Order: sequence, then structure tokens, then C-alpha cells
Amino acid sequence: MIRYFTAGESHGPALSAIVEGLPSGIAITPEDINHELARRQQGYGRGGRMKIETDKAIVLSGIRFGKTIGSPVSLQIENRDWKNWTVKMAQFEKPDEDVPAISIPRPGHADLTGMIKYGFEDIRPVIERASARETAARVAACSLAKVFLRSAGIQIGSYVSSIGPADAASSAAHVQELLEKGAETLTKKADTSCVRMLEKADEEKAVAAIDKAKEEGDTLGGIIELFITGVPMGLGSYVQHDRRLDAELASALISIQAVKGVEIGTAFDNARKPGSEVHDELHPGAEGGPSRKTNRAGGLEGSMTNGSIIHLRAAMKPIATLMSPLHSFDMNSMDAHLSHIERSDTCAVPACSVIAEAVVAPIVANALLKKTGGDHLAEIIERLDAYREEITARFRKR
Ligand code: EPS
Repeated sequence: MIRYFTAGESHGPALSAIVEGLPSGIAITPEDINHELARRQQGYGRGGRMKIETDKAIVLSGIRFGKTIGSPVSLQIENRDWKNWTVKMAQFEKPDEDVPAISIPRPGHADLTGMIKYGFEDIRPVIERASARETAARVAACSLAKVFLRSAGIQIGSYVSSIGPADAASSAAHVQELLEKGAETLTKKADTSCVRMLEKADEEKAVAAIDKAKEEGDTLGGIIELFITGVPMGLGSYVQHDRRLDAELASALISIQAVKGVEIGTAFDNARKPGSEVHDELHPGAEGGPSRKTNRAGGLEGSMTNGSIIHLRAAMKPIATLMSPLHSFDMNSMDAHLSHIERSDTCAVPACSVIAEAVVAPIVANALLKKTGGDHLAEIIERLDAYREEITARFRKR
């Protein structure tokens, strides 16, 4: 099974990741990793930091002659901003100059509870690791699982369907048309927009909303639509709580900084309707599986993939660092004080959609590996092809 860990502070020397359990034989180019890193850095509404960083991964192990060798892959991404933080973030030397402690927590951030939990007088260490800068390491780590899935005909894609009050009006038919060519076709279209929306008119509304928030010293969240295409039936399981694929996918998405809600298919709409208007009826006659006119279940029934496209939604709350700060207090004096201001982003929803694509990749890859077993790509693909043929045969007209 694929596992990974990340390490690194936002303004430390580097971020790093170790990815364990990747099968051997997966063809990887530096571009496969760096393209995902560059996508994560895009998006209208980012702050000054993205002008400093040009994220590129250094591969330190686990790849030989362009292919994974089954050993742990270790990756490193330099923080170019580190050179401006060598005193404030010094690892061993006590600084000669005074580094003032941050003692006013930001509402909505890890600041307050983090400093209590870890016993800090200064919020800085909490800010450094709770920061979404960490997601650069996750995207690099997960890009390898994404390539693995692509080799197995499974694609992941996303777009942004709302930013603050700006709801996208992209038609279901347009989304469907893009998805029919694979989720990466949809994602490439979204990549052409600075807010990762599919229609120009929607992009304009979102950009105006971000501009207004920035002017007011405010921040905006939004909603991400995530799709996984080419997934065979029967990944995941209903037999035990920790084998439920819907739960694993939701957990991965919620683990992204500032993501507070996940929806599978049209779950919240479904809750308001009778069953007769919710469940996706089954019809015979399609090649390789049942035919369905709807996908309100989002491709998951009984916590298993049902052969339809997986559709997940994630809600990102607005970033907690506001330039027009909210009420807080100083932990040193316990006096009321406006909250701490740090350089930050106005909106990071487009970046979050790229991170969402990344974090689900190892989950789906592991669900696939649980089905097929195998240590090298060729044997996994052979077993997957056989399984796909078996499914096709089961649905053949008799
Ligand atoms: C972040 C604050 C900002 C963001 C950062 C996440 O960084 P800084 O404090 O250096 O201005 O730009 O995001 C990234 C650096 C990144 O690579 O995505 C935060 O507090 O979460």
C-alpha cells in the first residue's frame, strides 16, 4: 500500500516527502511532478509569496532510469523564501537580534489551540506547520500515484464551481461532455482559467468577487468539483468501516488545510428528496456495465465504486488571515486586541482544487492495489485488464 509523510515549515529551508509502497515500473518524468507543483501555484487571489517561489522537486531516491523501482521515493522542494527567514526560523543558533513573539491568535486558525496544546509562548511554530505551504510536498508526493493511476486508465480532474458569492453557471451537459474524454480533459480546460472555472462569464464574476474581498481586507472560500474517470466497479468495500472507500476519500479531502465539508455526488440535495428521485436507476444493455441516466450517488454505492464517474465536492472556508483583522486578544496580557496580520492569500480555492486532485490519488491507487495485488506495474495492469474483461462478460446480453 502507498503511504506518505511530509515534513517542513513554511519558511524553513525546504519541504520534503517520503512516498512508500509505489509499485515498480511506473514511468515518471520530472515534468510529471513539477507540472502539478506549478498548477498548485496558480490562481487569482494569491498573495506575494507565490512570486518568490518556483516550486520544483528534487528526487533523492526511488527512481532509476525514469522508472520507479519499488523503493521509497524521497522528494525535496526548496523554500526560496527561507533566505529571508534565517534569523526568525534559525534551527540551532539563538538570534542576536530580538525576534518578537507572536501572541495574538487569528480566529479560525490553528494559532490559539496550537500554542496551548504544544506549550508555546510564541505562535510562530504553529503558523509554520499549519500553513498550507505544506501542500506543495503533498502534491509532489501524490503526483506519483496520479501517474500510476493514469497508466491504469484512471484519470482525476477538477474545476471550481464557486468562489465566495460567485457561483459558476457551468452546465451539466458541458461538464459531461468534457468528462467523456476523461477527467484530465476537464481539468485541462479548467487550467486555462485563472480561477479554474469552465466559463469565461463565471471567471469574471469570481475575479470581481476576489478583487472586492482584497480591497476590503477580507478573504474568500469556495467549492471544488472533483471527478475520477475510468475507475472499474468494485474498488473499496462495504464489509468493514476502514475499507469504505467513500470514507477514505472524504477523509483525504478534509485533511486539506481549510477544507471543512465534503459531499459525495449530490448528497445534500438527495437528503431533501424522496428515494424515488434520488437513486440512479439501472438499465441493461450498456457495454461493460449497467447503463444509468443519472449519477446522484457520485459513483459510490455501498462504499464501493459502481462503475460511474466518481464525483466529489469539497468546501473550502475563507483563509483565516485577514488584512482587516477580527477581534482577538493578546495571550501575554489577556487584553482585547485585533488579530495578528501576516502576509497571506485573499483566495486559494483554485490551488485547493489541484491539491484535492492530488490527495485522492493514493486513496484510489490503494483501492486498486487491494483489488489487484502486485508489486510491478505490468502485473497490476494485466490483472486489472483481466478483471475489466470479467466485468464486461458479466454484463453481456444473454
Ligand atoms: C499561508 C500563507 C501564505 C501563503 C501560503 C499559505 O504564505 P506566506 O505566509 O509566506 O505569505 O502564500 O501558501 C504557500 C506558501 C503555498 O506554497 O501555497 C498560510 O498561512 O497557510
